[in-house]
Amino acid sequence: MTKTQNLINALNVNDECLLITSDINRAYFCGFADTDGYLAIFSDKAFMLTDSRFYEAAAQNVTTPDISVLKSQKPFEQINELLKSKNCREILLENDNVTLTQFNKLKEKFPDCTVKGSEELSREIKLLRAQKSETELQCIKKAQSIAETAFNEILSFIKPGIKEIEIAAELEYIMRRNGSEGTAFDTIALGGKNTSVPHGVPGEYEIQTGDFVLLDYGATYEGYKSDMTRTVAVGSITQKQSEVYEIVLKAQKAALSAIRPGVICKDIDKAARDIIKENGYGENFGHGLGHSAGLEIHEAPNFNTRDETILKPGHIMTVEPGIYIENTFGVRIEDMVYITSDNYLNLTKADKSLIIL
Ligand SMILES: [Mn+2]
Repeated sequence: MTKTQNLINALNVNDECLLITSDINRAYFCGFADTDGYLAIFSDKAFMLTDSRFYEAAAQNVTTPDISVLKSQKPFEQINELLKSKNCREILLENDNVTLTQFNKLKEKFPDCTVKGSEELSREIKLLRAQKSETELQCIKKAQSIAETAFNEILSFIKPGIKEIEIAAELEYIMRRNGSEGTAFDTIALGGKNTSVPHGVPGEYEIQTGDFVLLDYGATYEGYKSDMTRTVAVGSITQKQSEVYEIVLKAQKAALSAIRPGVICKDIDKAARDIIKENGYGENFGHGLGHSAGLEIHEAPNFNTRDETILKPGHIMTVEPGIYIENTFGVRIEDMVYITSDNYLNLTKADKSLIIL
């Protein structure tokens, strides 16, 4: 079944039109990303309207049999014609993605229809997007392998005197050269005390002997994103740095060994959090254990203290515990896993034992 058919079935669509206006959801259903357009889904057929900047590429790349690509010139007139031909009187919009300005405009442009936001539409799309298809998995695997190539290459680049921004730039350059369409999110490359800020911004700081260097970054392939974090040491490290690293690693391994379909997301978070607490660092692990990713870097579900989603085959999750000691140092280790029918597949192959450069 195609992605649009899955949605039509999930929502039991008969006479309604599902009008997808968000770029990311349109990319999900069409398998092609544009930055301006509409996807009008009817029970028997869907129409992607995209303008001259994208039309030719879209016509070639949208190969889903139930989606027709139309060059949008006067999109509202074109959609109104479709609505009329399908005898459609109701348009459902993504509740989570439509601004009030868009909503008012769409109501005005489709005067013959009831136009309304649908919470259910947004929810069902999220659920569909959470369970990755084989093709989506392959794209994420490819993105991850590009990121790992960069990890292996960056190790010889990191040395005392190198700036954080130089490490970030080099990582991004290596990924781009190896086929990444762009970074998955703003690259985090931090050294020394700066590693205590989980999402710090790389700056002019020059790496010194004895520093931890924390790298959290990802590649993008066919729109799909990867995410990994490694913390490496430069020169020599203290006993305390080594102890904290081992606690984070132990917590990460505990979470991984609890992962399988049928388990509740918050229990995975707990498996890691308990280890960090037991070792006296509970206050130093402020964020959730992980998140899903795909076309966006943060997708549902989440590994945190609240999410009661049951893990299912097809979910992609990050597992990224950390310990951050203010104004001292921080450690985070992150892998990305794919939930299989009875277990999980770790998409991250890079070494996790402490690397001292
Ligand atoms: Mn992450």
